[in-house]
Amino acid sequence: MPAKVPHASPAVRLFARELGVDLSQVTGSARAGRISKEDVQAFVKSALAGGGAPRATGGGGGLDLIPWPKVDFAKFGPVESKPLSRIQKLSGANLARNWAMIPHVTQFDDADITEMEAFRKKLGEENKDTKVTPLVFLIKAAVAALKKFPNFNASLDGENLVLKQYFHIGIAVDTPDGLVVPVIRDADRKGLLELAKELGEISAKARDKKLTSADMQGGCFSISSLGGIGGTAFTPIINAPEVAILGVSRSAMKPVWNGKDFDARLMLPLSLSYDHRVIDGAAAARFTAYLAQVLGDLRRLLL
Ligand code: CAO
Repeated sequence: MPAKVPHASPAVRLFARELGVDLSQVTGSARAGRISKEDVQAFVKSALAGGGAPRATGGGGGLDLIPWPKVDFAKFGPVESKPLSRIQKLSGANLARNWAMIPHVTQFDDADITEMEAFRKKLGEENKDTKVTPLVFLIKAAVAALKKFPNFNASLDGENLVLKQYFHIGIAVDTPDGLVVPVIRDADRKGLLELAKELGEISAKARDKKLTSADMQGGCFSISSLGGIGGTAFTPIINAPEVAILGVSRSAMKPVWNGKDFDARLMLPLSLSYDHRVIDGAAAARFTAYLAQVLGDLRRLLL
């Protein structure tokens, strides 16, 4: 017998697709069993409360997982239960979908930022009112790499790859309520100081919960920088429908062989996760090597 086709408007179908919800799993509460947006929200809520991800759609049959373990933690010791924030629920649903539906691979590399760091310090001294962190250089280098490797500045749309001719960069910002990714628009047309100023503004806006949904739309490529905190490498989750994300860890002085001796150089660890349906390993290695080359010699940004 053919499967029952769920009764829902195109807007509700689109909403369900965005959240990775299989509508055949959702019970419609409107007239004649029609599925409303609220029914989809309730489904995601209950899937999250149960700890499980909403079922993925897309012809592959979805994820047929066993139920999430239900444990009475209080049996083993004192506990406190805290509701997830709105941001955690939304980003959790997105991260779970992206992790489950995108075949991720992460490419690692190190950039020698000894000279970049000297320049950054000089810029900081000359512009005491603007905080210039390594992240603004990474935004510029990412734009240069996206220009050189256009498949990274793209999104999958069914059987087409949509190549973007604009350069909007998403920046993962850690807030007390969870992770948000505001977008810096037209990063190719902005200078380092302008980017530093905008970065300060959007992170303050994120932490003050003042970001609008428009501030978080239209990104081409994201950067998640944990370098201010620590770490040597990590595997960031791609922010769909983008096809790659750059993770940045903490720079450290390392001995680097120059052919005769070991030089003390400041090395910045890069972790690039990419969608293997769109990007193959060789392209990812070239992209990351190019990023490291640009960060190692900023004059390349002029080429
Ligand atoms: N290596 C060494 N030091 C670094 C660094 C790096 N890669 N990146 C930043 N720093 C330094 C900065 O220079 C700054 O030093 P000073 O205090 O001496 O000036 C300090 O670390 C703190 O930087 P910052 O975090 O305030 O600024 P930023 O521009 O690097 O980052 C922002 C801004 C908003 C991206 C960051 O605050 C943030 O929220 N990061 C977390 C992102 C996140 O959670 N990602 C995870 C996503 S997956 O769950």
